[in-house]
This record gives sequence, structure tokens and C-alpha cells, in this order.
Amino acid sequence: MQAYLDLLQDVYDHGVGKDDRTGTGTRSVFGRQLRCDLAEGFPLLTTKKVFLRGIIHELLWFVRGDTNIKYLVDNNVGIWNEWPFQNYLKSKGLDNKLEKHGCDWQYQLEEFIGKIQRDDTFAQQWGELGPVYGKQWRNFSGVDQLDWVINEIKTNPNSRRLIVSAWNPGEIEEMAKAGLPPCHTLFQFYVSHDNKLSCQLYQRSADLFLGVPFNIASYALLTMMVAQVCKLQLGEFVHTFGDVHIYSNHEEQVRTQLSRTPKPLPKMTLNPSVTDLFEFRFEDFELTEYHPDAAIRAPVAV
Ligand code: THF
Repeated sequence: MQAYLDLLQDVYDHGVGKDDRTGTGTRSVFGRQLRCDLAEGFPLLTTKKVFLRGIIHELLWFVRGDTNIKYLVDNNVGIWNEWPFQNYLKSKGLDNKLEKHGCDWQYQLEEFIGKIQRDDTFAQQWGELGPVYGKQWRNFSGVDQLDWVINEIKTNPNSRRLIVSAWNPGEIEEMAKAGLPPCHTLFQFYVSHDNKLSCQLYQRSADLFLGVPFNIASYALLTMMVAQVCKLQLGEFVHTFGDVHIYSNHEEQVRTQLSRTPKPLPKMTLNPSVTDLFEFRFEDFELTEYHPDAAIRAPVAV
């Protein structure tokens, strides 16, 4: 993961001040690439503890085609909570009245999440993010892209069209209303002459400190799952970035991160008896030999 730290240093040193939609402000550059060989270990940052439980549940939630935060909330994963909450506040005319991350805001957020847990009708109405990742992966204008791509990898591995796109121009506005348009926009698989499966992601917008460690682990995991069900070995994960940025309220955290020394990568094992991508459950993933430095807390820009 030295490559991640090098990119973090690069954007910290060379990123140029740029305002953004969230009003937070960033240091930003355009167009970078990271690669990791998945056979060398599982690419989970060791220079801070990364919330793997959240990453696994989020990925299973995408693969299910789910777009409602209820599944995540029920599994005690809060990473998507702030978007529907903001939407809810807006509808109540409260979005400008509460100080973001202040006491009242926090109290209202807890109440909102409590209702998502207890009240199914409320969850259906207010927990929905719109036609985001899960919807597009499983039903892009009627096409189940995941099911298609698995079948294609199995039957036509030399194909140069092994693509899944979350960017659906006709539905971007609807995504922007409740959740947000996909940051990880499109991915492509590649099967090498020696039967190794690689995956490349194009990420149009990347929150380098908070989101990218999640995104790397998530796509590494997806590649491992697809490789297992297609009976292939592990190749590379190639991560290509558009606007890659450090939020101005993450700079202290970035300095802490950069002062640390990476340790050997952990190992990820998938339950070998799973042969269908849609049958993976949380219990089928096992991480070992992970000895990270302490977590580094940082607020997420919504
Ligand atoms: N928006 C922004 N500004 N950054 C993102 O990374 C991001 N995402 C998703 C959608 N919009 C985004 C949401 N994913 C965390 C991690 C991933 C997220 C959102 C939030 C987060 O807060 N992680 C904490 C720990 C969380 C916890 O322990 O509950 C961390 O320290 O990693 C990226 O695709």
C-alpha cells in the first residue's frame, strides 16, 4: 500500500485549492492511477485501522441490488446515513437550521436512524437513495450487468467488453436527488493468458483520505468473489482516478497517516464452497494477519 501513501503525499504536496459541491474545499489533482497485485495480500491499509465490516456489508448490499440504507442500518453500518438524513431534514425545512455535526443535528440523526430501524414504512420512504449502485449493477434499463458479466467471463474470457457501468445518464438527476451520482463510475474485467482475473475501476471523484481506502478494499473483494465463482486466479486491481482530492478538514489526519510506516498486508479468505456470486454472506469472509495502526477519525463531506 506504499502506492496509496505516495498518492496521498502527491495530492497533499501538489493538489491545487478547489471549491466543491459540499462547500468544504479540497486540494485536487486530475488523472492518477494505482495498481495492486491481489496475489500479494489483501489491499487493506495498515497505517490506520479500516472499517472492513462496513466495506463487506456495503459490497453485499450493492450485489443484492439494494438501494435502501435499511439493510446497512440493520447491520450497524452507518456510512450512508447522512445522505438520506440530509434529504429528510430538507423536506422538514430544517436543513439550514441545524449546525452540521452539532448536538441537535446528532440527536436528530439518531432519532432518524431509530425510525429507519423500527418503522418499515418510514424506512421505505426515507431510507431510499434512488437508483444508485445496486440498482444500476443489477438493473440498468433492464440489464442485470453483474449476472451478464459473470456469464461472459465464464464463456468468453478474451472479451474486451467485460464492463459494468453505474453511470446511467438518464437517471443521474434522480440519483442526485436522494443519494448522489456514482463516484466509482465504471469497471472492466480482464482475463490473462494464464487465467488471472484483473479489474480496473474508473473513479470520477475520489475522497482520498476517507473513501479511497474503502473503495480499494471493496473492489479487491469483488474481484476475489468474481474470480472464485469463475474459477480464476487473482490478477491485479487497477484504480484509475479523475478528480482525486483531499478535503480541507482532513489535512491534519493526512499528516498523521503519512507519518506512519506500512506493515505487511493481511490475508483475506473466502469460503471456498460459494460458487454463485449472489450467494455470498457476511460469514463467508475471513481476514487474518491484520495488525493496523489506530483508526484516524475524520468527518465525511455530504
Ligand atoms: N462522499 C464523500 N465525501 N466521501 C466518500 O468517501 C464517499 N463515499 C461514499 C459516498 N459518498 C462519499 C460513502 N462512503 C465513510 C466511509 C465511506 C463512505 C462514507 C463514510 C467513513 O466515515 N469512514 C470512517 C469510519 C466509519 C465508521 O467507522 O463507521 C473511516 O474512518 O473510514 C465513498 O465511496
